[in-house]
Amino acid sequence: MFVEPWKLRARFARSLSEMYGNEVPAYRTLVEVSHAVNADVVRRHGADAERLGSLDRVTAERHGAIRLGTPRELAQVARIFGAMGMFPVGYYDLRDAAPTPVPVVSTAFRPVDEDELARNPFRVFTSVLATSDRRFFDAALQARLEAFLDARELFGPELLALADRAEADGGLDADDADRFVALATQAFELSRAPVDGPWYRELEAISSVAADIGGVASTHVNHLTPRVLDIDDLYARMQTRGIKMIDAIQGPPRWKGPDVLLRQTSFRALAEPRAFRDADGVVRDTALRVRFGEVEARGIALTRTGRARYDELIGQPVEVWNARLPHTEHGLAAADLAYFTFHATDRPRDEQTPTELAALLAGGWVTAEPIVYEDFLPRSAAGIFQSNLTSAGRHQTGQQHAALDADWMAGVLDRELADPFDLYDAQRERSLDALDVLARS
Ligand code: OOG
Ligand code: NI
Repeated sequence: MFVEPWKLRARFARSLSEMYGNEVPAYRTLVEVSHAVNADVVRRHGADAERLGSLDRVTAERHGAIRLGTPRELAQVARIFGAMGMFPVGYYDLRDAAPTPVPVVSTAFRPVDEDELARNPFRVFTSVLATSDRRFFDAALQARLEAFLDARELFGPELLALADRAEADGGLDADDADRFVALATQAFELSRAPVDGPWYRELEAISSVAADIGGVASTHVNHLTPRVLDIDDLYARMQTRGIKMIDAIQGPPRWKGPDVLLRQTSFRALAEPRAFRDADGVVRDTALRVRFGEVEARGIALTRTGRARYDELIGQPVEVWNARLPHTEHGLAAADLAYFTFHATDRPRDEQTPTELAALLAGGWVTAEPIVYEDFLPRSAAGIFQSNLTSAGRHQTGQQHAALDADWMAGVLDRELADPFDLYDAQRERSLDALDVLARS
């Protein structure tokens, strides 16, 4: 049997989830509570609850977060994700994040077309350490850091060869698929090898993210995030269970209108025992708090205009949201603030049938379906990173930025770096093209 990219993706997501559940038992609790919340929302709201994704999709849906050290590692992971039909979308720069800068730039690997997303929407927020950024690392430390990172191998030749073959052939046969999923999962397993204590601590003084990435010779899943239909309910239930959540839900408040973009929250990193080789050469167990649990609710994707409005509103009280945004899908669509796809209904048409979209919608000849936001938000991502840092670390202001912009990232990936807005625009356009009732200029 031939295993296509989407099946590799679904299998990898499941296998990673199993591994991570063994490593971080609180993740299993989170998944359980998420399922309970989702089932309740569907019970309370019926079919409406599934407007932004079927219960099946939402129940299986996860995003992962990984952190890499070098351009070489980033380019390699792009090949592994490419084999699973996941491509780099969006560019996020967290180095300027207030109040605590994080020394990484990031992208997300995800399926890009709607059929692929419907089959399995697994996505991975992927960060790479900004080793050349002088605000964090001076030239001498950069050189030592890069030497350390260049000497490690996260993804072996067998895994990469299987990845390249899967991408070229559009899948793998059964045995190779098993091997590929096993090797890919293993690459993100938490290593038990002793960590070089003094080296780790030196980096940790700058940023615990720098230490998590560059202080160890391997990588690991930082978190796996289930999706919930009611994040406020989930937040309350986790607290009732005695799990201390971060102070806030990142993203828009619970306002009058439908969920838009993304709301996320997390609970504090769990202390995990890791073996440290101290300066005296003795290996001791140390409790490290690096990984954490995160959960998210996804809403309707906003257009560029909608996003600009969102950026103005973020941090404002909920009354301001209610006043400045239309409360209904129709209102959001009419003001071109959010993305929808449009579909013909079976209402019979004749010569009198209008040809304008608004009239077609009003008369029931066409319906609008919301497009779910499939990406991330720089402010939430920074908030998630920051809420789990062990200290503010140390960085310099006024130093030269290393460029490390979206073009740099695309060059490293040697792939196109898709702009999320372009993908949503194209999806909307395809649906409009398919509407033969519509008069288009
Ligand atoms: C990634 C933090 C960002 C999200 O969902 O926005 C993130 C990390 O901690 O590596 O996961
Ligand atoms: Ni996340």
